[in-house]
Amino acid sequence: MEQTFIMIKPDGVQRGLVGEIIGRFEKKGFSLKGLKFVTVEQAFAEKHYADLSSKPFFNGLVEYIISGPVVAMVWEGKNVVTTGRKIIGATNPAESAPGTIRGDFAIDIGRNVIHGSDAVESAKKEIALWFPEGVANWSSSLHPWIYE
Ligand code: IDP
Ligand code: MG
Repeated sequence: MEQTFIMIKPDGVQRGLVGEIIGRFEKKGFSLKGLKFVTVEQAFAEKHYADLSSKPFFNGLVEYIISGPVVAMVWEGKNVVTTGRKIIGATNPAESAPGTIRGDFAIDIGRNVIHGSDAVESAKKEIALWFPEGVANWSSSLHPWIYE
């Protein structure tokens, strides 16, 4: 089954949105496979965002991500990468639809509350980076009530 990496960024933690965000993924029917509350170092944040290293906002982005603890998670389910991005909303909260996490809870692109992997391949890379120890191996007893 497909997995994605979801991270509640330091602003989401500071603003008390952890329960709300986890609830949205849970209520959708996705399964939580990994969860940890960590503050990452600069080199780690630079690695996570390596693809964006040439962008003018890169340094500010790294400073933002290391500015406080984040909630790192692995969620599993059918099409969870694409659907997870829909639940999160567009990168710029000014363009995120109401009902999405960024559309409901964010205003500025540089304080957009949450990260989600953008493809199955990047999800694999991000899960390996954030959860080198591996994730939980369990399956929900609700499975037949969520999937036909
Ligand atoms: P994504 O998080 O929706 O996948 P990316 O393009 O991968 O968006 O950018 C990663 C993060 O970098 C964004 O979530 C946002 O926090 C930040 N970011 C992207 N573009 C800008 C910008 O133009 N100014 C400031 N921060 C930006
Ligand atoms: Mg991205």
